[in-house]
Amino acid sequence: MAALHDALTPVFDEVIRRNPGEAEFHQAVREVLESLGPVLGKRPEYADAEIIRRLCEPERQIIFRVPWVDDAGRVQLNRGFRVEFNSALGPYKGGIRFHPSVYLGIVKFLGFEQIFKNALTGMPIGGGKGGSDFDPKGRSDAEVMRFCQSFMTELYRHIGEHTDVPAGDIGVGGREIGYLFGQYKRITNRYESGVLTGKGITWGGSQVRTESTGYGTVFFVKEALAARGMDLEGRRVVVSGSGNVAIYATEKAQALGAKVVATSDSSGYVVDEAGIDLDLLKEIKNGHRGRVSDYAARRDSAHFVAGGSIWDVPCDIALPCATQNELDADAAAALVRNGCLIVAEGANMPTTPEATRVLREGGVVFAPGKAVNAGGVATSALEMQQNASRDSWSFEHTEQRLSEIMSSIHARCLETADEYGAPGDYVAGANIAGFTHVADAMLALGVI
Ligand code: NDP
Ligand code: 2IT
Repeated sequence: MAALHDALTPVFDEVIRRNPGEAEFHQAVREVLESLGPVLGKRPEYADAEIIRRLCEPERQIIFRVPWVDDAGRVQLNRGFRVEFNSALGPYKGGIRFHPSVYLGIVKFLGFEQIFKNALTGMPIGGGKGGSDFDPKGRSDAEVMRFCQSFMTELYRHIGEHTDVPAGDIGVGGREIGYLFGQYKRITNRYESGVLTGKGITWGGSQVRTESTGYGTVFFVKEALAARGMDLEGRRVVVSGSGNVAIYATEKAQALGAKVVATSDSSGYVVDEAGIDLDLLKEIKNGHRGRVSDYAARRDSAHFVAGGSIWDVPCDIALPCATQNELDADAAAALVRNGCLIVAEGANMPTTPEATRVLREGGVVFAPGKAVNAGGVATSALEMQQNASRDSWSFEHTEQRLSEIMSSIHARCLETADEYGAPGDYVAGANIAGFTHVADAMLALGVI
């Protein structure tokens, strides 16, 4: 671990003491605090107003019971969360995750990161995150619907277009957002489009929101390569995960001339030296909610590796797009050994702190999730903008806006890194640029 500025050690100790057993939250806080030392020297007013301590304490945390009835008529029970972390810049904004691993520490790490990511987009959105330990795998549409309805029956009282605007994340896509929006509309008797993002195109959704996180990830990589006199043409790319972010990162990487040679899910990975057949992958994943092993079974050029590390597959560009801490120090060492140029995080915090260090020491460019995957939430903010004006934009216009946002995020990271004496360091740039933006708003709003 890198050292903390003297003034930040007690702040971090307090976070650990007040949030016991929440390892992912501690990790996310530590990563930001390690970047903030140089800021304290330049801006003593932040310390005077206890901005950092206040940022580490969520404004509100909601935990609730989610009972529902399965197809066999049995009562099932899950726990729901919404952590409303910071609203200095706008209504709380961030996704909802349905995965059996979800507990308060995961929701808080995601909500904390979301504050800085959202600030970095330059759009008027605060930070929040929610979720449940519900596992949608193997559940029927009717079970998922009943679960979503029960979840929203509590959540509705806490959200609203000017209060808190959830969206998707792991396990929550178009189907779930539909059920959640339907129940919100029914309970409140309001067609309040701006209360959720990631909606279907025919009922208030935005073009490109489905594609935006993955496309934005590749737009960021394109900028990072261009800054070094390179492009994506002919590059070998490995993308972990095979969900929303991974699929559309693969699509855009292929469109820009790269060759994506591996994909994965929680059961293992697939190598396809002919390049991933995205139509087939989409059919299996989106159409049937199948596994990557099904892909290998249907494609001669592909083979499936159960378990193992996808990062052993040699590549120029590595895009971790599955989940937190999926890329560890051994994986990073393999990437360095194989001559990887850049690791860009499509997922939230997929790279462990040790792995980040190995990559940097090995000369691999490292671009953190809060900058790289910000295109998803930025396009959510564009969806809110369209909802507020009862308008809908074309795919081309929306994609153009996304591309401009990603290039401005990239530029802000580099400018800020330069300004604070860490040229080329995307981690320092993203953390400091996001932090100063939200910190200035908090100063202006007083002690609240
Ligand atoms: P999806 O649910 O669509 O896909 C998740 C993928 O990651 C699946 O292939 C899944 O495999 C795999 N995965 C999930 N959890 C684990 C785990 N514990 N171990 C191994 N593999 C796992 O989610 P998204 O694509 O939406 O999200 C992926 C990442 O991107 C997350 O970190 C999310 O927070 C982040 N993100 C998402 C945004 C969005 O707009 N959707 C925006 C910004 C970031 P399996 O099916 O086997 O579980
Ligand atoms: O992690 C994220 O940025 C998301 N899951 C998307 C959040 C959003 O509100 O679109």
